[in-house]
Amino acid sequence: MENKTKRAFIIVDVQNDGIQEGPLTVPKGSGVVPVINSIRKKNKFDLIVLTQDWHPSNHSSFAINNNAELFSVKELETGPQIMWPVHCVQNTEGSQFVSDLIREESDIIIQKGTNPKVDSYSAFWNNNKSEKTDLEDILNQNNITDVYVCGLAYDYCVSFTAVGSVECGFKTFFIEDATEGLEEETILKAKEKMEKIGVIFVKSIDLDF
Ligand code: VGL
Ligand code: ZN
Repeated sequence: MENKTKRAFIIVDVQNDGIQEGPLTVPKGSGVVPVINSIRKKNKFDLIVLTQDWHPSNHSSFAINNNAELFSVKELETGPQIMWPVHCVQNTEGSQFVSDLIREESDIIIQKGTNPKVDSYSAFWNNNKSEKTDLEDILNQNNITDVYVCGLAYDYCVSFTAVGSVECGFKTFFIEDATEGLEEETILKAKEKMEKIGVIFVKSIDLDF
């Protein structure tokens, strides 16, 4: 039986709306781009995946669509939901990948958050686990064993994607210096949760493959 290590690199939501001047600005968000680019140049992955937050304009996670206060939590029919500013609307400039991010023809793109009724922080499935993306199947079809995650934002889409990866059975690495988050408190909580389930925290300079 073959049990060769095969690695996937999952770059989460490095899109214009998440960096400076965007509506959902991650402090220091643009700083992840050169780190991610240097990882791509230095390390050999078997598969590279870019995730893209890709909301319709009527998305239920937007405060304005619920007459709700920004960043409050609203009980929707699909569960509790943070009320975000409008961001990453399909086909807008804000939803495009940051232009400096290196991309290749062979990169797999996984779009998420497309169902207006329910948000999707994880790139594997949406927040109430009612729908899956193709990501798990694509990783399995490529015999991926190890998943490396990074991107924006630490406390939401990156950590949820790392948790999803562990739950799907992949050995999961979180590249800390290639990730930035929204808030200290939620970052710490996300880190605790990931540590508890066995996510391995690494720095980009320590990746030696
Ligand atoms: C994100 C909140 C809402 C993220 C996306 O990319 O982390 N956070 N939509
Ligand atoms: Zn979103």
